[in-house]
Amino acid sequence: MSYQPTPEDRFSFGLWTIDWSGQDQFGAATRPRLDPVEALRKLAELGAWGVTFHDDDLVPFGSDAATRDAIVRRFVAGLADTGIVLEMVTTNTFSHPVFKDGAFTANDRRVRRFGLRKVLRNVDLAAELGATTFVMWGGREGQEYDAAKDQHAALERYREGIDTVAAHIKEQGYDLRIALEPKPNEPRGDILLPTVGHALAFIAQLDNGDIVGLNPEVGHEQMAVLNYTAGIAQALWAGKLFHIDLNGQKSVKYDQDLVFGHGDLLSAFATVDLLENGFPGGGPTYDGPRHFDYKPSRTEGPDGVWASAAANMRMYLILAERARAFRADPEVQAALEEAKVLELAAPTLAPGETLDAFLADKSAWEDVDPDALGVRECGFVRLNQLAIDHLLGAP
Ligand SMILES: [Mn+2]
Repeated sequence: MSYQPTPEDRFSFGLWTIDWSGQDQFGAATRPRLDPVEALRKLAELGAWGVTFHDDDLVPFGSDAATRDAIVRRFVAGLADTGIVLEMVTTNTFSHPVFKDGAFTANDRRVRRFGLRKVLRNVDLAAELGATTFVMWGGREGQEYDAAKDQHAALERYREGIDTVAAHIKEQGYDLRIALEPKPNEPRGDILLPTVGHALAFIAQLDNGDIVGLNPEVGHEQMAVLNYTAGIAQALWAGKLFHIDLNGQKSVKYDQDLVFGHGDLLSAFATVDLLENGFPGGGPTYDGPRHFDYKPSRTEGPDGVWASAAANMRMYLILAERARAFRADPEVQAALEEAKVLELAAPTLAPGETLDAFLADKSAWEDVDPDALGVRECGFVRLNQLAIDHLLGAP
């Protein structure tokens, strides 16, 4: 197998990923910025399908209208030339000092109104350019000090902000859905909507929550010591997996944004298995873009940037192939059967069984020997070893 990506694989990249020049908390940039149109050509050459951007990735913050129009026009021509699809747009409400205390949840109302205008302006651009997902990562929506943030008011303002943006999308008739991106911390000490679960609960409180879902990121969930695959599984179950950010993270530390699979490889295998093959017992599936939100390591020069971009896609294709082989293996199917993995899809009550009938069923309680049931073999470890055998290509 060549693992050569094609547009049918629907791999997409944030402009800010390949264009990260390597500046961090401790050091300056280690490589030059890319020309956005040149980046599109290179992505197309590598076999990528799509691209995404923050407003400020493409048009520098504060540019005048003529400059903005010229940059956008040139980029749109680049999309047409390369066939790369602009699938998602997101807003930078975290870099400029004005957003140092957040945008939608800044204590200062002037900042909130400015932030809301910046987002609404970017929604219009996203719709105009044909993007179908509008990601919102509130990286600065948070706090370092409990006394400095009224949590109730912050959640009220967050809801007001997201609902206002969603209402605008509906009123304009845009074919656009909002995807919230949870993260527990960094750059703020604590960020609002820290996990998939918090964000799902938040969406349930919105007036316009029907067009608001999630964009979970591998490393963000893992920074919260959570299982990413289980997180996107719950988002799928809730009908809210609108988009994904794939990358790599090695345990709990700063947000590493490594190449997908270069962190927790077993977890990456489980993620691809779910995305490609669905739940073993059936259920909702994800058919959106396979989007990478990673950073080419600061040690890499221009060649290393593109090698790392290619590595994300290669890694995904390898894992997809291994996951298909895993599911198709008769030994695995037998092990799944033995572990009763498929039995979980059977409802606990029989079709039409009333609660009275259930309570009268002696086989469910009176005749059960819990001690005997407690010593049954589950066979989970064997199944897991089969998964790892397939991942490693061990026959
Ligand atoms: Mn992300």
